[in-house]
Amino acid sequence: MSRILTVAAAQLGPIQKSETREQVVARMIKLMDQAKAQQADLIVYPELALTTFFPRWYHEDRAEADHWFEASMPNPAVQPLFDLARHYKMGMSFGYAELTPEGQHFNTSILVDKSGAIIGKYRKIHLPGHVEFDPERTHQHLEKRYFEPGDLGFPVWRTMGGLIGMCICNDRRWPETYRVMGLQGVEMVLLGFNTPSVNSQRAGEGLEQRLFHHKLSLAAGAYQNATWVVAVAKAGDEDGHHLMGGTMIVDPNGEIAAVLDGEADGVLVHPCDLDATRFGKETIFDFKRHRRIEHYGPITAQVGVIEPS
Ligand code: CDT
Repeated sequence: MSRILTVAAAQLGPIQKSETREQVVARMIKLMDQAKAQQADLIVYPELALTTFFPRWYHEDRAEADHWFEASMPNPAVQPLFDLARHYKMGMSFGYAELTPEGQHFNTSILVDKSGAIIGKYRKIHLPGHVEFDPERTHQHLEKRYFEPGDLGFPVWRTMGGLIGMCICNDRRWPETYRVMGLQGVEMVLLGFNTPSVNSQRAGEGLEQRLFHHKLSLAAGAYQNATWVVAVAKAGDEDGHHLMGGTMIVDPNGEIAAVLDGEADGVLVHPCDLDATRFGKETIFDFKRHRRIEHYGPITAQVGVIEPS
């Protein structure tokens, strides 16, 4: 049997500080057209898809960053994207900075079904970086300053013929991310990212190693939970700050099924057989038969390392 969900990983090239939401949405629409021409059922855009990766910019007054946030979704700037997705009967996911009516700030992604309805929301849980300006770093990464940790857990939605979950960028480095979704039977994880191509605290860690860690994390999460992983970059040089590419689709064996070269806007379309997740889920990663939760207590009981005395 096969259950094909054709997915388009829609990489965005760099977005400069000066670019408007309307300009970015026009680029996203072009990618959606390309995805439609290749019969995609679902299009996935990156983390913080509507703006530059603004957490690299320090504002002493946090409120000065509020103009990067969306106070409603959809809003007039993104409505054309929603309209086209509904017209094409294409599912959609993208990331944005969310400002809630209560004044909370989250790094969010949404899942939109083929009717154009927002059916899922995920708020980034593993926020990387720091709160205060750090003069020791080659560049700032102020996600902990501008966002609160997500408060929605790692849900999975039954939609488009499968079980779909989301996570965002740094979340991909944490096995707990995938396992919590794996325990809900996830068959496809959608993941947008903005990853600087150098480590701000370790000059020697450049593009090659960053890409290696990226692939390692995706492969492990996919294999150990027998799920597809669709990883979508915002890439290239944003106002002098370089973000790596690495848009790829990883299969439930942990193998790279498709990869997009380069750092420009582009779509990577792949027919993903959701039934390819069955073998792993029913054999080596049949959680019900093989997990030993009596030994996993520290994973939820403690945060830091406690060394034996
Ligand atoms: N956007 C994001 O989460 N980026 C991080 C950079 C980590 S370095 C502070 C990532 O994991 O790729």
